[in-house]
Amino acid sequence: RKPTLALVGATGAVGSVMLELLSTRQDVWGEIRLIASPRSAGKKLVVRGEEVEVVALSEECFEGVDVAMFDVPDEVSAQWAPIAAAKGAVAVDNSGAFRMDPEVPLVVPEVNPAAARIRPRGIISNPNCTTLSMVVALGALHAELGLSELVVSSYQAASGAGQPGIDTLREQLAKVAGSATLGTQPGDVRRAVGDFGPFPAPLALNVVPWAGSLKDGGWSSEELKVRNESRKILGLPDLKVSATCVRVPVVTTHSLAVHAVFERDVTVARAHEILAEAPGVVLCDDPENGEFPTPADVVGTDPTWVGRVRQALDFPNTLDMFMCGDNLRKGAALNTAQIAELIAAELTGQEG
Ligand code: 2RA
Repeated sequence: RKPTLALVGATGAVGSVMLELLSTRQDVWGEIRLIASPRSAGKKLVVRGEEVEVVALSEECFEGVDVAMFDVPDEVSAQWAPIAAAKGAVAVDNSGAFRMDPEVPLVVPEVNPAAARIRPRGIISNPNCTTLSMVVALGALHAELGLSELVVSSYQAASGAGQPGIDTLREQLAKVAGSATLGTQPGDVRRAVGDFGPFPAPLALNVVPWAGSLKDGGWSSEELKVRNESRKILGLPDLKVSATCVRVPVVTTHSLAVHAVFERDVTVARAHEILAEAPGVVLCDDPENGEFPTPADVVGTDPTWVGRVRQALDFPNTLDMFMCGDNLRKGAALNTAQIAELIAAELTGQEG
């Protein structure tokens, strides 16, 4: 029997990418049940070429479900993932509710697939999209070179804040398009766009050094997620990490400038070899010919793209790199789908 899959949060920005992935990846699923808030119940969505009616979230939804994916806000996951697990499903959760729970593995199939097997709460967490946009490449480098310090700056897309983030950016871009003067006086863009949506400042014609909520010491929750989740996924609880997270006027695909210090000697040539061979990574590093990853080229693709690999001039054993990953695909839906497929293989004895 092929396992039954439930997708909770089928109608959101990540949910729509998930429907596309479920329709295009190797089909390991029997029934696929689409679940959302009562507001979206009754909607018909297409998955695997067939219309499926969305049902409202309830305990009964999880009857007979083997794997339940959650792409919903933290508080919804916190309440419902344990209910799905109690009904016998393995819950694969893309919220922040369980990521740092020591009894919940935080899994990236290319980096720590074995962690998915040890899940005392019946829940597996999917990392934050910013962490996911770099950790596959970092994991490959770490396995060979031993990562010891990490300093990153992110350039995060509007869709990290969901559909409202995308809508806000597009509305703001429409308002500023065509002006020959906006962006030349303090506050002119702020006044022109009016509504900031989920962001604390205008995103069109701007960059905003903020994502998430305020935490102790002036850190944003997003910056702490990058630190804590990288440590957990890489199995390096004492890894030195410092992150600055910035929102940029890009629709989808997060980028990161990464400064990574290693225990062993590194050369750009060796890093190129490792990255070129790493599953899930594309090396795109030919600055002479203007080739490096940019969000506009990476969006809609699965891998983590790495370019601008340089040996830091003043820091030994240190690489500076630029990485891009589609935050809705590998950053969210794809990694969740890959984890769910690991569980499907485990349940059906088809492990590779
Ligand atoms: C963001 N990483 O980009 C967050 C969403 N999970 O806002």
